[in-house]
Amino acid sequence: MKNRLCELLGIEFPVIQGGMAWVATAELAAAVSNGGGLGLIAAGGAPADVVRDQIRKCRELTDKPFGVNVMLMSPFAEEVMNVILEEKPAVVATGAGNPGKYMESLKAAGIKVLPVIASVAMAQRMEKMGADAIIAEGTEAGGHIGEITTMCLIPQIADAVSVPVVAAGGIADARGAVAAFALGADGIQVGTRFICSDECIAHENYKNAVLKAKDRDAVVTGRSTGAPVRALKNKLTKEYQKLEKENAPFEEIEKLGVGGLRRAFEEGDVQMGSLMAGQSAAMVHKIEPCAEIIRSYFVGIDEMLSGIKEKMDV
Ligand code: TUI
Repeated sequence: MKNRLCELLGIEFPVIQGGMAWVATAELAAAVSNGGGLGLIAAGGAPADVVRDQIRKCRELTDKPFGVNVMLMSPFAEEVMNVILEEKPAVVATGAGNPGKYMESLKAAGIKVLPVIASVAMAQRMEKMGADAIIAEGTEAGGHIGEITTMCLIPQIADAVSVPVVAAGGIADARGAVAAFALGADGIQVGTRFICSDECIAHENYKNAVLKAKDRDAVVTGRSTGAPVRALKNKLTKEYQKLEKENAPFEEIEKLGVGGLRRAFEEGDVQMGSLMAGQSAAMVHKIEPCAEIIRSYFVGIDEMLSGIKEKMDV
């Protein structure tokens, strides 16, 4: 498969791995890139030196293009961007904010910029500023989320911009990929399913929690504080929701979440850890190599399309 997103990024399959803080390490990014997709190292809340080491490690593990996802709410975002300008990974994806002030320098360094956004207005603004493609993330996704579903967001963004659009949020298998392309996307971003890959070094308890998840288990906390986050239901999300219901002070609510990702990822604390994952967790059934996961999104497409034609042939 070679479409305009593949051409832009120099990849074989139009699949980008989501930038999951703590989870998306150099090992995962390299495995995805080696499997023909675009792997991303998630800078998350990590200091710049850690990100530099990760970029160098990823270079040792793959000779394919890869990128870094920069979480713009991080206190280290600016210094991480400086490291990126020195190390020059092929791609920068950004999340949780407006990457406008970094756009010019990134592009001057020959780095492709793919902002993750959750609204039409932001997509248009990003295209005007020079984004090479737009990653449009629906509310089905894990982590920090917007309000609009992938189903409604993708066609609106595909109509509003001319650069390639990557659909994100809720895409767990080939059916989701076909739907995303039908809605106007040029590629897909996959996060949750890559947690359950052989190469992801997250704690096995975290992986097992994703495998066990059912349809209503990926819940949202933080709507009241203005930073909604989707994660698997556990003691932490219940306590969070209780404090929100009681209108507890902002600081008290926020304190609960501090260190939550590390507890989940490193310690495998499935009760008080933040098990960020999307609604697609309920559709992830096994742990397999990244290359297999990527391929699975493009298996059985012809049969699926004939099935659709049959159902629609009224
Ligand atoms: O960024 C994400 N997902 C994330 S970031 C993250 S780390 C975190 N941890 C705890 C609390 C909050 C964050 C975990 N998951 N996805 C991409 C994304 N970006 N979704 C929505 C947005 C977004 C939101 C606002 C993009 C731009 C934006 O612009 C605001 C503005 O107008 O400047």
